Amino acid sequence: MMSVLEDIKNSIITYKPAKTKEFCQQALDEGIDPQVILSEGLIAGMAVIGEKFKLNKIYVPEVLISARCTHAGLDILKPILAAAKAVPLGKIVLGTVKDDLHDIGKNLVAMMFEGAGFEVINLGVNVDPEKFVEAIKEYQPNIIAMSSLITSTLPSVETTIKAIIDAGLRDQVKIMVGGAPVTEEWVLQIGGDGFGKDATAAVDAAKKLIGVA
Ligand code: B1M
Repeated sequence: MMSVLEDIKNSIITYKPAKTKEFCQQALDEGIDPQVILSEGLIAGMAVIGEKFKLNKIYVPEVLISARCTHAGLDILKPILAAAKAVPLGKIVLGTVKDDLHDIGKNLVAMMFEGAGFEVINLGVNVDPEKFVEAIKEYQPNIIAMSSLITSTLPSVETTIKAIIDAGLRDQVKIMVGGAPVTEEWVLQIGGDGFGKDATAAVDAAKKLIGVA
């Protein structure tokens, strides 16, 4: 008999958001740790989608429906994950940089951050440098996390770092960057502190930056 975690994974791979939601609730009812549901159900399903996508076996519409499945499941898990982490590990302000509308990878990273115990303020996509600056003032995060998913928006990362420096806030936050065209070498070169090649590596990097890894 298939486990409910396999059911969750399969609902994502077969593009059935209502089923993802139903199976996540079932997994919680069975007493499975929400962190396990997240990593072995939702993220495992998205990993298969990511792989198929890379191989051109599926295309954008399928990726978008899978992301909808993941969000449907996350709606069920979020309150439980939040309640379990009464004292968050740290606060992260996350956004996709200006002129970039890609958010699937950024939202996966947000999900992993939350699953690991961080409080996440997700600013969305196409985030102006000034909005990152305002968010530092408003939320006092430990980390500013930027996603840049196309090469043409790499300059927006630099502009955002410059805006943070110009606002006199650079010493208050660690800055991490990720996304398909981003490399660790480049992040350090432009004045960032950390990099993650994928959602799991992003969590490791964030923990390292705040000294809990
Ligand atoms: Co666009 N797109 N897209 N797109 N799109 C890519 C990225 C592209 C590679 C396709 C291609 O040409 N082969 C290409 C970029 C090429 C380049 O960089 N030079 C591209 C382009 C060119 C464009 C447009 C310009 C197309 C056009 O209009 N002519 C346009 C730009 C719009 C804009 O942003 N201004 C565009 C539009 C779109 C859609 C709107 C249709 C849609 C986005 C929908 C959405 O996100 N809501 C879309 C999509 C879906 C893609 C592809 C197909 C998939 C991206 C994705 O979600 N991947 C992509 C092709 C491809 O990847 N082969 C493509 C899955 C996701 C899980 O991976 O985003 O890499 P990824 O996230 C990873 C890591 O990067 C990392 O962890 C994530 C999880 O493992 N990561 C971090 C991400 N953020 C991180 C932050 C961290 C650490 C790690 O720390 C802070």
